[in-house]
Amino acid sequence: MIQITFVFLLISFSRAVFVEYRYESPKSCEHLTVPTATAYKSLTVDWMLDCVRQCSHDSSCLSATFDGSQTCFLFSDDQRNCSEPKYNHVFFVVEFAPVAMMLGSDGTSTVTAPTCLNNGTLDPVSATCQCYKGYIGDNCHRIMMDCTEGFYSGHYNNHYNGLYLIKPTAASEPFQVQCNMKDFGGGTFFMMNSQYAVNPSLTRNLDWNKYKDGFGEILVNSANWIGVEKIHSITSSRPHHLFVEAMDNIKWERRWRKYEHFKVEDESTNYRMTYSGSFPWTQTEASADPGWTKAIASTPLGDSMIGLNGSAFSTFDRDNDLDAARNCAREYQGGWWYNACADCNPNGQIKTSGNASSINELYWETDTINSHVVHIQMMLIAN
Ligand SMILES: [Ca+2]
Repeated sequence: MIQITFVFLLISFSRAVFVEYRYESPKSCEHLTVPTATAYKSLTVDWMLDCVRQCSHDSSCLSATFDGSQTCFLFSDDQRNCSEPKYNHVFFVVEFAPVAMMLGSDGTSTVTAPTCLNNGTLDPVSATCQCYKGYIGDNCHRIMMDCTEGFYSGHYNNHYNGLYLIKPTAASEPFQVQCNMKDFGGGTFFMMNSQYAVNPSLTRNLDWNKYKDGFGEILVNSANWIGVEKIHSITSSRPHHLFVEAMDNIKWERRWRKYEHFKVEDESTNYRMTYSGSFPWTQTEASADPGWTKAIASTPLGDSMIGLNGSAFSTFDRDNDLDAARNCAREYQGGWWYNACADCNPNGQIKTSGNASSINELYWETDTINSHVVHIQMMLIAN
């Protein structure tokens, strides 16, 4: 028996329709009949495509055939899967996916559309998959390694900030982060400490394991710290720049600073942190970067990480700072890359009144000598 299978794609209406035509040799087709007894419905239609439409609009229909004389038979099972092929009719198999129509033409070519995995949907115009929640690729088959890859993958154009899965190559498992997919070039956020957060009083005077694994809820506009192990896996998978955004309660501007080639090594080094340089990041710089479309302050954030390049991470129970006489993390009441100790305390407590600055306060020294920092967040963007 000769059997040739042509597969066309009909992208149709509410569901994808895959058309399979089975041609068999004339001898095996001598006694062909349509299995009308097993059809749950028969309809009069004008032509083959109307039969496809009927099936695609009927949630009970899994396959259908058109007998060539205006009768369409609908089946609740896949009638192509007969062990002994008996029919020379065109059977349509309907699969669930929201799409619109495209028809293969000459019967000799095969039109294929991607199978969209992980809840991806087929775009009706381009016949490409739209992926969600961090999946990318032609079939939404893999998880992006960081938010920047997702941002430039084409799957998340103009998506809003939200939660996505990432799988840095250095990470053993995927994990959830907040990504900027809208206006900040695909940033992977790794911390927020802000009076504007939904949980501004989140306790941050925590031990090594908490800072290693993360704390706070990974939600949009939620105070959190994703964990220095995750920061290590992101920055060691490929080069990233660190962007720091801070606001104080005098200027009330969201000002930014960029630290190039920010990298955190593994736990055996106590998560040693390095960067290659610190630069202003103002509207001038942002305007030259097509990923940044949101207006930001024209005044840059100052550099308050001077002296911290090369520091190890410390918490109150793991003193890795460079001041033998002090425990910086215990004094500052938050984990950070301290030297002896630091001109910033991103994981300090938010204070909005009184004289700045008590040592355990959230601060960014260069800009807030006479004010209080009320908001800070940090994100990573791949080179
Ligand atoms: Ca010390």
